[in-house]
Amino acid sequence: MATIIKIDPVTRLEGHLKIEVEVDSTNKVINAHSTGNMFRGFEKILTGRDPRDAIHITQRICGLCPVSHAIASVKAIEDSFKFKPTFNAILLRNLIQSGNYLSDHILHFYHLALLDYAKGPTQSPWTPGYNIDFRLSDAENSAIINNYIKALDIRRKAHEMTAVFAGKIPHVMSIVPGGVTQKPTAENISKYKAYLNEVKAFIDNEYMSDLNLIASKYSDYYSIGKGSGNLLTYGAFDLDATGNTLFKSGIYKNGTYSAIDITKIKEYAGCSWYTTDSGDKHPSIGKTEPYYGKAGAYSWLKAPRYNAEAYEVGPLARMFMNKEYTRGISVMDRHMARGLETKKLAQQMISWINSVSTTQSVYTQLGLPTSGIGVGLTEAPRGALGHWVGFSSQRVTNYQIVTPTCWNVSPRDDFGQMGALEQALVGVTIQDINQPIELLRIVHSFDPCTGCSIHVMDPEKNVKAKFVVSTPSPKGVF
Ligand code: NFE
Ligand code: MG
Repeated sequence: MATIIKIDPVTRLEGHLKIEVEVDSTNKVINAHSTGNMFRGFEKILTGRDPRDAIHITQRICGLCPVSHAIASVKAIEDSFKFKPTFNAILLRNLIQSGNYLSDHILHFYHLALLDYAKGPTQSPWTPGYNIDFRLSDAENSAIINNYIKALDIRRKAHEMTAVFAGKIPHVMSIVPGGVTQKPTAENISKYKAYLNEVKAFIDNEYMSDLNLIASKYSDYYSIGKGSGNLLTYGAFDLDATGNTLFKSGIYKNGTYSAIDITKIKEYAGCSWYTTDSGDKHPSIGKTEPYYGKAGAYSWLKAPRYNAEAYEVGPLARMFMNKEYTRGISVMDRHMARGLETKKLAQQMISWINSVSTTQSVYTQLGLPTSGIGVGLTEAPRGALGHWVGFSSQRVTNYQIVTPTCWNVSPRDDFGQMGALEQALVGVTIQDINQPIELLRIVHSFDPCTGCSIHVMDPEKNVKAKFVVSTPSPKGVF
């Protein structure tokens, strides 16, 4: 009889995620399901509001990647009337978004992923935990845990750096259609630089050497957790006014790179708790109507697909598309690419902050047309992020958000194809099924964020939530 291993909730990630795998008699995973246990009602909240509210409301989806939601949202609105901010404004937006990346990637390595590889102190909140396959010497372990503590302080500084031009963080105030409302001055430029120098030194020294240590001790993880093998990016961070970007957009499939065609994106909902007509649609005409208890469904995440196939998004996809890291696709490749991307970005930020002008404008006063449609594409720390907006009478008629974690952690689509994480779990052999550390390492390598929501529910505990259609629990799905 097959053995089922269930981890619910998976901790050290944002949001509520359950994974359930089936192993054969050799403890090899032969089937996997990932479930987002939390309903995100943001798209419904936005309907009927001024489109500009979306810049602030969508940031509340998450405290980890709020800036990228602000950027995607403002770009969608500006796209609806083909407005481009001044390059000086774009530089400030880059500095706000990249500041958020640095704190987020450092958080992921030290505070979310590291305890899969290093032993934390033997007190709460580091215990209880799995006690298996820790390979660092005592001296190495103690040094890396010291950097875990130091990283808390560095993250705070990265946040303070971001707030220099953002007003505050998380949930920034200064990004508006037309540009940025925080004026660059000699004083705030030098403040930003001082923070950046300190955060960059930590990345170049501690983060890089700790990452290399983990990669060398766990080099077998370069051949574990491949997933779909397909990579997708929208590109982000304008480098000039002509549309060149620091992170390139594209598709990587079967060893071949090609341009992305966003008309080939569709979200499917066959295995998601949404109505049938919420699926099989391009996001520009998308629909997100909850239907909890739908037969065969097992997640609140929809399944975005490109050309009807599952793709992985994130730092590894970006470094591949830039051809700056192409060693492979695996657990450890994801960590390496995320670290190298952090280093690259911190270096680039020096050039951006040095290019900001204190005399050129960062804001153009704009009105909002009565009606329009727009798309805002960017790269959030976890990967490709898209917002699609439609409005009339200056009120949102449809707003659809497709997040990176939807790409990576999606359930099966209408064709029965697993999402990237589910595919990555299949094939791994577990040493000790009572301590399935291999599963955690695979899940954490994607840095999932299953999102923040006001409607929290656990289908197995029968907690009442709004929008719930009362039908039997979906236990039978597995
Ligand atoms: Ni909540 Fe996010 C990022 C976005 S995840 S962290 O990065 O958008 O899907
Ligand atoms: Mg959505």
